[in-house]
Amino acid sequence: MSQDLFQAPDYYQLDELLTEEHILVRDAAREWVKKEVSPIIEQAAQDAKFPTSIVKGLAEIGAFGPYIPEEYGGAGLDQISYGLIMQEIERGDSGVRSTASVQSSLVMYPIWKYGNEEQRKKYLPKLASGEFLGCFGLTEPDHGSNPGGMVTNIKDMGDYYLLNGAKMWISNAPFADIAVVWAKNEEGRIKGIIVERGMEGFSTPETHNKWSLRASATGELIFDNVKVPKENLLPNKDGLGAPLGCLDSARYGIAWGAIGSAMDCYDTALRYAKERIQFGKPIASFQLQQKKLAEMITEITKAQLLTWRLGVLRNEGRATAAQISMAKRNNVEMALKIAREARQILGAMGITGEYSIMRHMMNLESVITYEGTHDIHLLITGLDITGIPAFK
Ligand code: TGC
Ligand code: FAD
Repeated sequence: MSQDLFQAPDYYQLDELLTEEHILVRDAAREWVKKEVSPIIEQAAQDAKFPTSIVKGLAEIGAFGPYIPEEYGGAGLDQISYGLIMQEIERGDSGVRSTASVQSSLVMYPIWKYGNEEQRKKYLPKLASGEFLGCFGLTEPDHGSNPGGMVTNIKDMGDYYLLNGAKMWISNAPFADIAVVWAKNEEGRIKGIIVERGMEGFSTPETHNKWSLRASATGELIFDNVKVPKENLLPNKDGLGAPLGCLDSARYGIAWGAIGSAMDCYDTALRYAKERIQFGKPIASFQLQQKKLAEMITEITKAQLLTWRLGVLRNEGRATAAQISMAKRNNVEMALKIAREARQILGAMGITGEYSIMRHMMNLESVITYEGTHDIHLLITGLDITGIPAFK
C-alpha cells in the first residue's frame, strides 16, 4: 500500500466535544495504526492471514478491554474513549477491529459482567495483555439471526458439563485460547460457558475462501462430548438476554468503527480527486465528483454526531439497545455507500491494493451482516417505535 497520508475529517469541530483524555487516547491509537497496521495490512488481507504481530500493540493502546476496570488489567476508560479506539482501528481495517471487538465486548465483557471473581481474576488480565485471545460462539449453522433457536447443549454430569453442538462463523476461532460459548441446558435455558483450547473433543477448523475480512481469522467451534469443568459456567446471568447484552457493547463499538472506515475512504478519495487530472483539470473540479465528496462528508458528520451522543448516553447508563441498533445500522450502511462511491472516484486504481478502499468495501460486507444484520436492526427499530415484533 502507498504511504498512509490519512487526515481525519472533523467538519463540525467535534473535537471540541471531546475531553483531553479522549483526544490523547484517540491520537495514540491513530498513530499506532499509521505505524503498525497500515504498512502490513494490505499484505495480510491479500494472504488471508491474521497479522499476529499486532496483538501486543493492540493491548498497549488499550484496545483489549478499554472500559474494563484497571484492577482486571483493562484500561478503565469511558465509553467515548472505547468508541474512539474502535474508530481508529477500523480506519486501518475492520478485521483488526473485529479482533479487538470480540476480545473486549464478547469475551472480556461477559466474564466481567456474568462471571464470578475467580473467573475474572483467572482470565481478564491475560486477555487484556493479549497473552490469551478469545472468541464468542453464538451463531450456529441453522441459527444466525435467530440465536434463540440454538441446539448446542450442556448436560449436567455431576462433576462436569458435557457440551455438544457446533458454532459457525466465529471470529478468532482458529487461534483462540478460550471460547465463550452459549448453549442450552436440560431445561432449555441459555447459559454461557468458557471452553479452553485443548479440552478433548473441542476443535476449531478455519473457514477459508472469504472475500471479506481477510485479515481476520474465522472458523467453526465443534463440541463433541467436551467435558467442561463446572467452574467454567458463567453464573451471574442466563437466557438470551445474556449474549445479547454482550452484543450491545460490541455493536456500539462497531458504530464508531464504521466511521473510521468511512473517514479513510473519504480522505483517500478527496486526495486522489484533487491530484488526478482528466480533460486538463483535477477530477475534483467536476460537479459529479464534488457531489460524491460533499455527500460523503455530510454523512460522516451526521454519523459522528449520532455516535458521540450515543456515547454520552452510554456513559450515563441511559443508552437503549434500540438506540445502539440504529447507530450500528446507520453507520455501517453509510460507510459501505461511501466505500462504493469512493472506489468509483479512483477509477481503475480503486480496485487495487495500492489503496485501502476496496478492502474496506469488502470488509464492510461482513460488518453489515454480523452482530445483527441490517434487516434485523431495522426490525429492532420497528419494534421499538410500534411495540410490535415483526421477526416472527
Ligand atoms: P426476544 O424475545 O426479543 O428477547 C429475548 C431476551 O433477550 C432480551 N434482549 C436483549 N437484552 C439485551 N440486549 C439486547 N439487545 C436485547 N434484545 C433482547 C429480551 O429482553 C429478552 O429478555 P427476557 O429476560 O425477557 O428473556 O428475542 P428474539 O428471540 O425474539 O430475538 C430478537 C432478535 C432477533 C432481535 C435477536 O435475536 C437478535 O438480535 N438477533 C441477531 C443475532 C446477532 O446479532 N448475532 C450476532 C452473533 S455474534 C457476532 O456476529 C460477532 S461478530 C464479531 C466481530 O467479528 O466483530
Ligand atoms: P440469516 O439469519 O440466515 O439471514 C439471512 C438473511 O435473511 C439476512 O439478510 C437477514 O437479514 C434475513 N432475515 C433473517 N431473519 C429475518 C426476519 N425475521 N425478517 C426479515 N429478514 C430476516 N457469530 C458469532 O456468534 N460469533 C462471531 O464471532 C461471529 N463472527 C462473524 C464473522 C464474520 C466474518 C461473519 C460473516 C459472521 C460472523 N458471525 C459471528 C455470524 C453473524 O452474526 C451471522 O452471520 C448473522 O447474525 C446472520 O446470520 P446468518 O448468516 O445465519 O443469516
